[in-house]
Amino acid sequence: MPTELKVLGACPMDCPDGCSWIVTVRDGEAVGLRGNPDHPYTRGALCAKVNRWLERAAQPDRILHPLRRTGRKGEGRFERIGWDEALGEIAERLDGVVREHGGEAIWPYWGSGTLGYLQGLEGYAGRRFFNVLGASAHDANICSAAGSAGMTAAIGSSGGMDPQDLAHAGLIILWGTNPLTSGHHLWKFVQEARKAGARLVAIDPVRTRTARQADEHLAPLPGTDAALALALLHVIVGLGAQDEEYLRRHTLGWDEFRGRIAEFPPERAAEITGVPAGRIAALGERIARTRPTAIRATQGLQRHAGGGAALRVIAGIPAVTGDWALRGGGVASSTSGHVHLDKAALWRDDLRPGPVRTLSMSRLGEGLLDVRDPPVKALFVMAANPVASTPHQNRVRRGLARDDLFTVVIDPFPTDTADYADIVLPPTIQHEHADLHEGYGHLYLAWNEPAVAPPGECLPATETFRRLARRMGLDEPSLYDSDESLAEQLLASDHPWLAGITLDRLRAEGFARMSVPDPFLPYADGFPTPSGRFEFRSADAGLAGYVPPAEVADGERAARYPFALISAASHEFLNSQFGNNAELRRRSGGLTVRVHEDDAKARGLTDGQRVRVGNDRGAFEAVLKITDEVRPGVAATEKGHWAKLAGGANANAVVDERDTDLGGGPVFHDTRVEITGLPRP
Ligand SMILES: Nc1nc2c(c(=O)[nH]1)N[C@H]1C(S)=C(S)[C@@H](COP(=O)(O)OP(=O)(O)OC[C@H]3O[C@@H](n4cnc5c(=O)[nH]c(N)nc54)[C@H](O)[C@@H]3O)O[C@H]1N2
Ligand SMILES: Nc1nc2c(c(=O)[nH]1)N[C@H]1C(S)=C(S)[C@@H](COP(=O)(O)OP(=O)(O)OC[C@H]3O[C@@H](n4cnc5c(=O)[nH]c(N)nc54)[C@H](O)[C@@H]3O)O[C@H]1N2
Ligand code: SF4
Ligand SMILES: [Mo]
Repeated sequence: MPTELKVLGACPMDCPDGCSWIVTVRDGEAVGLRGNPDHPYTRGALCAKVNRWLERAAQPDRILHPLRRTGRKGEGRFERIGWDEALGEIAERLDGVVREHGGEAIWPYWGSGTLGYLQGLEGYAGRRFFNVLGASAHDANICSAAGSAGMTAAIGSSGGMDPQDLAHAGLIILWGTNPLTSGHHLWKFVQEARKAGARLVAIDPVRTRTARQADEHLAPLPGTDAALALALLHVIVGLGAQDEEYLRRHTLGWDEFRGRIAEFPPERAAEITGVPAGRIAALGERIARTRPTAIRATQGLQRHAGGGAALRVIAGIPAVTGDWALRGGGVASSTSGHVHLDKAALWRDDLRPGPVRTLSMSRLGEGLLDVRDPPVKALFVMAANPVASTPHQNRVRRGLARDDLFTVVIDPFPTDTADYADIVLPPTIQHEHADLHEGYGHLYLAWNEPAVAPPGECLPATETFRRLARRMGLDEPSLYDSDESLAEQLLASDHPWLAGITLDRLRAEGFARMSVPDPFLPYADGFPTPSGRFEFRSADAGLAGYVPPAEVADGERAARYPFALISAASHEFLNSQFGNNAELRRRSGGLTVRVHEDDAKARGLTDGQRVRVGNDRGAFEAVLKITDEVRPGVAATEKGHWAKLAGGANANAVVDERDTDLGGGPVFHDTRVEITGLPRP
């Protein structure tokens, strides 16, 4: 008789929804995967990408055993080797690098291929190992660093309101976020509020899938959101709708900030943002009249020179109206700030032999080409595909092509980045290993139980680093802790919101809501900032205000490259993941760039034509789509296409390695380009 099992797990994608899933296993093989109907946020559904998880896991291009490079770097030619040989070679090379250049010449480069606390980005499998070697620290700033820094300056952590509480709002503003593509489980809470009469407003330079569903859509020029927010506050204060009592009791720097608001009447903001003054006034009045207003602001609007400032000023809207104190009011950005697992116990940064330098994930090209004392000599790329995902693709390629660099890539697929590896190691993926998860769009934790045995010679990253440590003869006992023990150390935090959440319970139930108060009103009586108040002015970041986008504001560059290019989440891929799935590639329609009809006409370009999208950093090829979803001067493409499957380059060929105002984040959507026609092939 065939045996059939249901195994509880969690989606590991870098996606706010952190879904709970159920794997059906028949005779040791995973034959089905679906969303967990009992999870209040997942409610039974996965998404267009992850519905193809098992199909992708079994794709013929899956890497199932260690590989050693045989061709030139970047060519992607490899031979199969055994684990023993692979670990032996890595151990020898790392030993040599540490001896000659010191531990800091090693860069452990973790990406967001899995957010698992054990196998991936959140907890950094191998971090203890690299700490013992004294490797450089890695600042994983590529996603939310600017916004988190902006939110932290204002409210003391990324935290914010519980996105589920959008259901209790009278007005919902989806600001620089496209949830119907980038985290659709939020939508049921939006719809609940709408059924009870809430109005939905989208603020996005592009008329996205989400913006089309809104009652109202405002399309500011990219990177100008803080000016828009200040003008909305101008209207609110003009109507006397500020909550003086809340401002006096719970905020710092209000008088000064009020002066700043006065500098942004709607007419001025209209010039900066391209949104008509009348529409700014109307939205300001609506916020003034509606309590509470919930703002969902995620990553899109923070990928600009002033990304941190934007989140900071937007967080000021509910501080002025007092909505931070109400259920259904405030800003929902990333809930990570509410997760108090004991990361320090997992990471063990105390194992470092001394202080180490930090290298920026978003500046890999610079890290490999310009950093000295010591230069990076060994690069470990784990769950990351920086050639596809990181700014300034051509610089990244030049760095990875260095002959004196030893590169190890741990990835289940032969990515654009794996092509540059000296050694490729095959990891297990989610339904084949154990892991502990949060969701950065909700307040639940989850345990992912392995459902099937690893295919081929794949190993969990945790086990890979245990074996590598043994091979290098490292005697630090904590390098050999089991996955379960690591999870227990994380959960041993004494924070009250983790009370009652044990590994046994998570294992049995699959997920658990953190033990937060109900209703969840963390800002009713103050904020976890240094002053205990909402900080319009902070000691570190000064007074909140508008920081203009860098490339849009650069007159000379703007004249040379007339389009502001946005490369946001694609509906079919998850960052670069699924970019090698045939059906999802087909559905994506390939790499496209959308422009307004006026811009196409001015260049003699036609719909469906192949074009070159470029600037002085590089270029990529795309199919032109003419649409009124963008205004003249704005061009929209998508992240996630594999460069080697899209003619050799994707959107990151034109993006600069430049930091945001706060947090050192990347500026993906703060990029100018020119678009020219290509001859028909
Ligand atoms: N132009 C542009 N570029 C962007 C963005 C943008 O908006 N525009 N967004 C950025 C954002 S938000 C992010 S977060 C980054 C993400 O960029 P990356 O960190 O590169 O993330 P992914 O493409 O999701 O995954 C990286 C790799 O992890 C591998 N992987 C999957 N599961 C596992 C596993 O269990 N173990 C191991 N070892 N590997 C695994 C996948 O095969 C994939 O090759 O991209 C950024 N890049
Ligand atoms: N399907 C799918 N889902 C994903 C991902 C994916 O690649 N595919 N990626 C995941 C990851 S890693 C992340 S970080 C999140 C990201 O998801 P989101 O937070 O939604 O971020 P983006 O897709 O970068 O941008 C969202 C919207 O912001 C708009 N935008 C760009 N610049 C500006 C601006 O200056 N102002 C305003 N108001 N809007 C602007 C874009 O046009 C876009 O529609 O999604 C996650 N979910
Ligand atoms: S990618 Fe996001 S929406 Fe899709 S299954 Fe994973 S967590 Fe859920
Ligand atoms: Mo991200």
